[in-house]
Amino acid sequence: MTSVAKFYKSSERFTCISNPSVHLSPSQINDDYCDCPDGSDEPGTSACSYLSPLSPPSPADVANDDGNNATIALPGFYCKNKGHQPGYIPFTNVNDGICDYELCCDGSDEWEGVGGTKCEDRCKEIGAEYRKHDEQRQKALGAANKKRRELVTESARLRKEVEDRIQSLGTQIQGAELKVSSLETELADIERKEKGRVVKGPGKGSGFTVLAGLAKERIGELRDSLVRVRQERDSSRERVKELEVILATFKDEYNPNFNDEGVKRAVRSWEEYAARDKGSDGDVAHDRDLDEITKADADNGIQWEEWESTTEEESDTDVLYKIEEYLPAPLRKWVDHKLRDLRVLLIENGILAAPKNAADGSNASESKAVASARDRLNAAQTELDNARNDLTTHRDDLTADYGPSDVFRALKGQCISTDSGEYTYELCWLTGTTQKSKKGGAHTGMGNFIRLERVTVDEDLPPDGKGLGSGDRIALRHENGQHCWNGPNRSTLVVMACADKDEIWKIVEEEKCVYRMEVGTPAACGMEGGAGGNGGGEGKGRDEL
Ligand code: MAN
Repeated sequence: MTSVAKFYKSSERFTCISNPSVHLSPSQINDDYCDCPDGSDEPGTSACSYLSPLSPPSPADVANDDGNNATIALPGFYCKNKGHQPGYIPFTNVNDGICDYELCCDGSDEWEGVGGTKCEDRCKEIGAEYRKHDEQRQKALGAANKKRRELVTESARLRKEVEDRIQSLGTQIQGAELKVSSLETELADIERKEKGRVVKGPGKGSGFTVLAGLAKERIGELRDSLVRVRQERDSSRERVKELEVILATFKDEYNPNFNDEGVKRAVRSWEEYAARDKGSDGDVAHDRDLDEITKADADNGIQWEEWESTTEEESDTDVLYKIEEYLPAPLRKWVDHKLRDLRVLLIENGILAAPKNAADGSNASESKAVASARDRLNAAQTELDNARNDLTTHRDDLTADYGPSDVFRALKGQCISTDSGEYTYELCWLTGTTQKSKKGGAHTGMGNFIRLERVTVDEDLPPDGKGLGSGDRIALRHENGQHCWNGPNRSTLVVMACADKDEIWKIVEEEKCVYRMEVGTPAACGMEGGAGGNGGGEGKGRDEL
C-alpha cells in the first residue's frame, strides 16, 4: 500500500482520505464498519465494498476528488503477499468464502473464515513459480531485443548499399549522358553525309555496276570455252600425228612391185600431203599467252572490284563525275572529300535537292550506316533511361518509412506462413499477404503493403505470451488484394508485438475479405507506446513477452 499508506500512519487519529472533514479514532480502522464516505477506514474488510468501483481509481483520481460523491478512495483490499508481489483485491472478493490466490496469494482476503474457509499462505510457491516464468520472459525479451539490434544493423548496411548505389548510378548516368550525346552527334554526322550521296537507281548496284558484273561473267564463259577448244585442238593434233606415223610407215613398207592402183594413189596423195607446208604447231609464245588468259584468277587487266562496288555511296552519276578517278590516290581522296562537303553544303542551302530517302528520314531505305548508328543511339538511350528510373526508385526507397531505426528494411521481401482453418496464410514483409487453400490452387492476394501504422489494442495475453496484449502497437496496412466476390478488394491489417522470432500467431477474417493478422517479431520490440515512422522514438519495451 505504497501511495495510501501514509494516511494510516498516525496513532492519534485517522482522517478519511477523500473526506478530510471526517476524523476517526485508529480503533475505527478495519472494525468492519464503514465510517468514511470514501470507505478509506476499511482497507482490510469488505464493510465498504458497496462503494467499490468496477475498476480501482488511480491515485490521481483520489487526489482530485472533492469528496462529495460516494466513490471509494482505495483501489481495493490490500494483500501484502509476502514472498511474492503485493496487490489489491476488489472489496467484494474479501470474505466471500473463496480463496483468490491469483491476487491474494497469502489468503489474507479471507481473514474472517466465512463458512470455515481457511486460505493458507501460498505466496512462497506462487512467488517462486512467478519468478521462474519471469526469468524466462526476461530471457526471451533479451533475445528478442538482441535480434532487433541485429536487424537494425542489417538495415543500416542495406541502407548504405542503397546510398552507394545512388552514388554509382549518378556516375553511370553522367557517362550514359555523354555516350548518348556523342552518339547523337555521330548519327547526325552520318545522316548529313548520307544527304550528300547521290540517289541510286533501283535494284542492287548502279547500271555500271550491273554492266561490269555482266561483262565479268561473259569473259569468264569465254575463258572456259577457250580452255575447252585448246584441249580439243591438242587432242586432234595428237591423233593427226599418230595417223601421219601410220601413213609414213605404210609408204616405206608397201611393195611397189604389186600393181595395185589404189595403193599407189594413196601413196602419192600422202607424198603430196607430206610435201606441203603445214605451218608451225609449236608457237610457244602464243601458247604462253593462252595460258595467261585462261588462268582461273586472271583479271585480264581489269580492276573489277572498282566496277563491281555496290556501296551506298557509289552511283552512275558518281562514276560520271568521278574526276578524282583519274588522279593519284592521295589527291583523289582529298578531292573526293571536298566534293562531298560541297555537295552537302549545296543541299543544306537548298541549291541541290537532297536524296529522297535521306530528306524524308524514312527508315525503309535508310543506309546500313545510319540504321546501325541509330541502333547504337537507341541502346544508349535505353541504358540511360533505365539508370534514371533506377535512381528514382532508390531515392524513393531512402525516404520510405521502414519503421523506427529503419528496422523493417532488413525484413523486406522475407516471408513467414502458417496454417489456419482451411488455408495457409503468408506474410511477405513490406510486400503483401496471401492465402492458399490447403486443398491446392493458386495464392489469393489479401493485399499489397501500403504503409506502417499505429493501432491501439486491448487483448488478454495468452499464457504462452503469443498475443498483442494492450497498448499501442505498430501495424502494417495491406490493401487492394484480389477482389472478393460480392465484396471489397481483400485487405489485411498486420498488428505486431515483440517476440523473439517472426511468427504469425493468429488470423481472423473480421468482415468478409477484411483480415487481421497478429504477428510476433523482434522488429516490433521497443516500439510499444512510441510514435511510428522513421522519426519515431523507441517506446517502452513490451514486458509481457
Ligand atoms: C475465399 C476466401 C475467404 C473469403 C471468401 C469470400 O473463400 O478468400 O477468406 O471469405 O473467398 O468469397
